[in-house]
Amino acid sequence: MKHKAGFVNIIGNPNVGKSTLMNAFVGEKLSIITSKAQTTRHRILGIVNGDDFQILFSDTPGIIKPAYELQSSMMDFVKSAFEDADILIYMVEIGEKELKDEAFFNKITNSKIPVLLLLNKIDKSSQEEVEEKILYWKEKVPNAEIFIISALENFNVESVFNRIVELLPESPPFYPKDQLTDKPERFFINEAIREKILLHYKKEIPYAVEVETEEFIESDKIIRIRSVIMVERETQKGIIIGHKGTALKRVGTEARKDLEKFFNKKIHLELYVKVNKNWRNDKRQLRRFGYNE
Ligand SMILES: Nc1nc2c(ncn2[C@@H]2O[C@H](COP(=O)(O)OP(=O)(O)OP(=O)(O)O)[C@@H](O)[C@H]2O)c(=O)[nH]1
Ligand SMILES: [Mg+2]
Repeated sequence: MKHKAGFVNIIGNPNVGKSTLMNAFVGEKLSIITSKAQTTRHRILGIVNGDDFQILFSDTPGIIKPAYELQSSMMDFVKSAFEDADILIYMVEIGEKELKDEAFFNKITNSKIPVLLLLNKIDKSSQEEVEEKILYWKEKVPNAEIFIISALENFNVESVFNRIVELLPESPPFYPKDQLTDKPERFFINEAIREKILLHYKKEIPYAVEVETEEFIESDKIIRIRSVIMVERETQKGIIIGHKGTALKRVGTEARKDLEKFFNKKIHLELYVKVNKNWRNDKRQLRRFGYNE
């Protein structure tokens, strides 16, 4: 049998469930998930291997109008996902309309490659509403094959997966068959910490935070990690640390538990907070944090 392989890139509005779907396909928590928009900031590869196929899923940031450099870099990841896709997954959720960004939306409707439009979160909806939405999307994106799914409850995810395998082009694998992602270990540490910050802090705080792991020392029994949480202002630093350090401690404890599962090893995690003024608009720093294509 001939080998198949290709890039299947997941794009859509913020918070529709793109990362939840990628994790469901891959069977690992590669992408962090929260109820806040703009949880994902990078393009994250999740690789699924079979004997005669390799699917390279890409999770991408939700499409927004950029207001600062970080968000522009996030949208560059989305652009790149349009460029190399063999199959596009356009994810929408019940209750939303087409993308506000007309240029991106036109790329979907004029796409020369197969587009699978996934109507997600149908667990929150009635049969009637779902039927009505299918008609709506058929008209808006006539070139797409429509699937109704619940990424959270793993409903219909398998049919989408099977269809992807059918559509994959013939190709040798792009990555070694035991590889799961293109991101290094430190990336997943930074993300686990950022997830806890998205979960526990309000308003602007999570959007002003970047995490960098400075030390990663692995021995037989334990991994010792030191990471810095960067914020933009002194007041934000105080909020992150919290009264007597309790807020920061909670972030550390919860992230450590997730990382112990991820690495399947005991973890020692040391966190500290640093003010790094205006990092979100500093191109040089953004490149250092991995926001470049
Ligand atoms: N009810 C329901 N909730 C879902 C489903 N899929 C995802 N969610 C929830 O929707 C929220 C956003 O999920 P994510 O996977 O982070 O969404 P995303 O599109 O990656 O978001 P960004 O990275 O911010 O663009 C989370 O609270 C998920 O638990 C679903 O099928 N049903
Ligand atoms: Mg996401």
